[in-house]
Amino acid sequence: MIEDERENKMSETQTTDKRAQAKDERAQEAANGGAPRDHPSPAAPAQDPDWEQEAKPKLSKEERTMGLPKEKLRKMMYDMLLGRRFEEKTAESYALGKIGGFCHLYIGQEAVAIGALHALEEDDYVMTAYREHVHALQMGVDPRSAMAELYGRIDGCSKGKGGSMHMFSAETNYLGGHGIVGGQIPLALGVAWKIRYRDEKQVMQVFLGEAAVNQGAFHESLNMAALWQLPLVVIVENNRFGMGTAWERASSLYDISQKASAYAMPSAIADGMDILDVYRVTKEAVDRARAGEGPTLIEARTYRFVGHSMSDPVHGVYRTKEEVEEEKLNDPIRIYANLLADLDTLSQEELEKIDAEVKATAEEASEFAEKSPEPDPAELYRDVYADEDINGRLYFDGRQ
Ligand SMILES: Cc1ncc(C[n+]2csc(CCOP(=O)(O)OP(=O)(O)O)c2C)c(N)n1
Ligand SMILES: [Mg+2]
Repeated sequence: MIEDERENKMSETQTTDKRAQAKDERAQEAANGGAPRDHPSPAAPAQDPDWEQEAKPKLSKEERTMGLPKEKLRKMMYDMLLGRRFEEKTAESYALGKIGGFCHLYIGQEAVAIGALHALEEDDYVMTAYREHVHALQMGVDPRSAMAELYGRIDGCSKGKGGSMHMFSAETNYLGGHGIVGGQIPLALGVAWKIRYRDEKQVMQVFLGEAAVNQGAFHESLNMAALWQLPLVVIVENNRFGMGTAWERASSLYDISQKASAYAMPSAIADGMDILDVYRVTKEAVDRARAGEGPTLIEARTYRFVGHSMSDPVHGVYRTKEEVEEEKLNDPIRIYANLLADLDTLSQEELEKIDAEVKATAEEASEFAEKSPEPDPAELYRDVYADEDINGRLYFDGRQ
């Protein structure tokens, strides 16, 4: 008995020692700029300086707009600004304690979702991860309904039960909002398969963060999508960090687009800070998918100007304040505003008018959310399963 106690005491001491050692190691790691002891960060550059020259064609300002109608070019600006102002309002409401739970902002990355989604047709399908507010708005979720969702209210697009990470809107073919890193990839594969199985003409576009691409589900899905030539467009939003882990510390291969070659799948790199480059690259992939020529992997190189989530600092120990400030010089909204001004497509005055309009929309959305009621507790049991058959059994495939 006494022996046992002594043994327990010893293992307790050992555990405490181990904890202290781990704490020391973590402190040292932080002092090393985040690199583990004896394993310094690989020398790989944060961004390959030559990639833009290799991947992005040199185009004149006129050529960059690809002959798109003025109205579409202006709408792209409107959509990016709406996303930005909506999220700034979200941050404000979060700070006031009106929004709870996890909340990840997309500020800095807007050109990726808006450029890519502009390449789709009305009835195409979209899925993404948890950094999703801008995708949901762009797919047609009403800003009031998106904000009510953030507030956890009944008028939210998921009746207040999904929150920031689980917006959903079957009417607009926006299939979420997924909190499990990489969870949406096999689901999107399933949707792409259903399009093919039913001989439909839509395209499935799925977004994911770069930290998801070394997961098994990503590779299994890419293999099957290529094998069956499914209408799937996979867009990796490479913002260079998975929470606080730099991409070059997490992946043996820096260039994500190369992963497609393992599946004989076409791939491309897009400048994720240039909305028209994202549009150009995505449109090619979407056209190919719709023509029955199979999937494409797109790597959009971007940067987030905010912390990983609302509860994280903007930079922390994994990147410097200076780096963030320098990246902000590449603000996709400013880059695009300058281009449109140079092409006489949108004047400063018109831009300010759009800005005032989207700010008012964001403001109105939060007023709406504030007034929307909390869901009734009975809501907890609704929408859990897909449907019941005539025998009262639950089934999941949506068919009678
Ligand atoms: C399967 C799984 N593992 C871990 C997490 C915790 N987690 C949440 S976000 C995140 C980082 C993901 O980074 P990335 O895919 O690059 O997307 P980003 O946040 O940069 O948009 C992790 C590891 C999770 N949600 N799911
Ligand atoms: Mg990332």
